[in-house]
Amino acid sequence: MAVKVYGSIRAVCPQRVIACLLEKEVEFEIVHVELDAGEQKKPAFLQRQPFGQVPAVEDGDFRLFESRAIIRYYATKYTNHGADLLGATPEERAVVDQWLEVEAHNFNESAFNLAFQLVISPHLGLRSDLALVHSSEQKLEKVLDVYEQRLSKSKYLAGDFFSLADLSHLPALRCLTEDAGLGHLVKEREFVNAWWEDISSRPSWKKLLTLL
Ligand SMILES: N[C@@H](CCC(=O)N[C@@H](CS)C(=O)NCC(=O)O)C(=O)O
Repeated sequence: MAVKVYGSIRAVCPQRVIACLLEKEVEFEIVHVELDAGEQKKPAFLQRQPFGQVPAVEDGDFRLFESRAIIRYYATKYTNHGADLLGATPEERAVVDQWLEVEAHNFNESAFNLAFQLVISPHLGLRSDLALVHSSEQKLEKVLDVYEQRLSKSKYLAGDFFSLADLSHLPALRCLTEDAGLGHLVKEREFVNAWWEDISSRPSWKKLLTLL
């Protein structure tokens, strides 16, 4: 039975889940949630995701929300199916987890603020908060400087293998580089740029792009 992914393919967090399912070659169907109409805040959807956000998945009788919990679940459930995204040893897995936490707690807030102010607000007809754009860009520069150091020593964030830690960055980095006009943040960092070129060339990610 195909995994049902509730969300919008245009939104960053559902894209994280879909990128993982494509890597793991797991069959899925997208059940579109109309974010602009506020469908995610309606009682029927709150049964799936009590905070009124996408994504949520339904897999037979099993339901789960929170995109990073979902990708950890599928990477574990289908360890030997598709690409291994977790690492082979407890140490490799711990380092993958470390960089997934960095994505969630160091990278995501500034990336989200920039995407919201530069892409979503104009789409909704709202004025962008330019002071927030400026401070978020400065914060993100500092995070990417750390990534540059790290990626000068290993091909991917958790080591020399592609993992959930890299995958988790794909949706927001695409949005920032392509929709928000912030490609220079990546391009001006040699190792971050090489990493981005590599991870965004993966067949699974290219397949996702065809769904947009
Ligand atoms: N921590 C949550 C965040 C979910 C989230 O922020 N989803 C956004 C789309 S990327 C959303 O539902 N936005 C609409 C809203 O908040 O009403 C996750 O990773 O699943």
